[in-house]
Amino acid sequence: MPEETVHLQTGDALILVDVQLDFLPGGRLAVPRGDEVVPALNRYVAVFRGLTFPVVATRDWHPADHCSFRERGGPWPPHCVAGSDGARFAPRLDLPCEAHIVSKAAAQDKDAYSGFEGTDLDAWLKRAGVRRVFVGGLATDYCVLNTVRDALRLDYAAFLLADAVRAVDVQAGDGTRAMEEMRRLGARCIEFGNIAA
Ligand code: VGL
Ligand code: ZN
Repeated sequence: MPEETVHLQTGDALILVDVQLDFLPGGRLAVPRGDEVVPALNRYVAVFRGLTFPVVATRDWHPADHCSFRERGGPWPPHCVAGSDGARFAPRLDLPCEAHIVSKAAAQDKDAYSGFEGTDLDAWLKRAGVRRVFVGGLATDYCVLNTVRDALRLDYAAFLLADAVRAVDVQAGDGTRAMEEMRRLGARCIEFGNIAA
């Protein structure tokens, strides 16, 4: 982990990726220790909110017959069906009421792991003057990876919140490899202790 301090500045935004009940223990696509991101993210939320910097929460928001579900030939058990209990944000997540909510993968015939894919996220961030995004949530090897990848491609600086992500790890090591990939693409991996408000 870098020893350096990251000073938060105007143009910084926090992106909470898919902190939804179906991805937490007991959920339909439970990420191992996925619940641990909630208190970890709450610390970042408090800092960003204290500075009145934007907070965005993405959510997986699938139709009941989504193509990513096994019964449709996809890789996943049914999860995060729009409007269902499992699609709700974790109750203990301190989601500010002014947070911008981004629903993704809402079309039946297409999956979208990135919060930027088919959403207003880029336009919303650009309009808010955002230049750097701080990304945490679930899951490291899917939606976090793809959101960070798109952020970099769209010319944002990206900080991966290494203490506030967890991986599905379908194959052992997927999460670690995803972190390496994000770093290789130019994301900086930080922990809460690296942040200075
Ligand atoms: C995700 C698998 C399927 C994620 C979403 O949020 O990382 N993973 N759908
Ligand atoms: Zn999904």
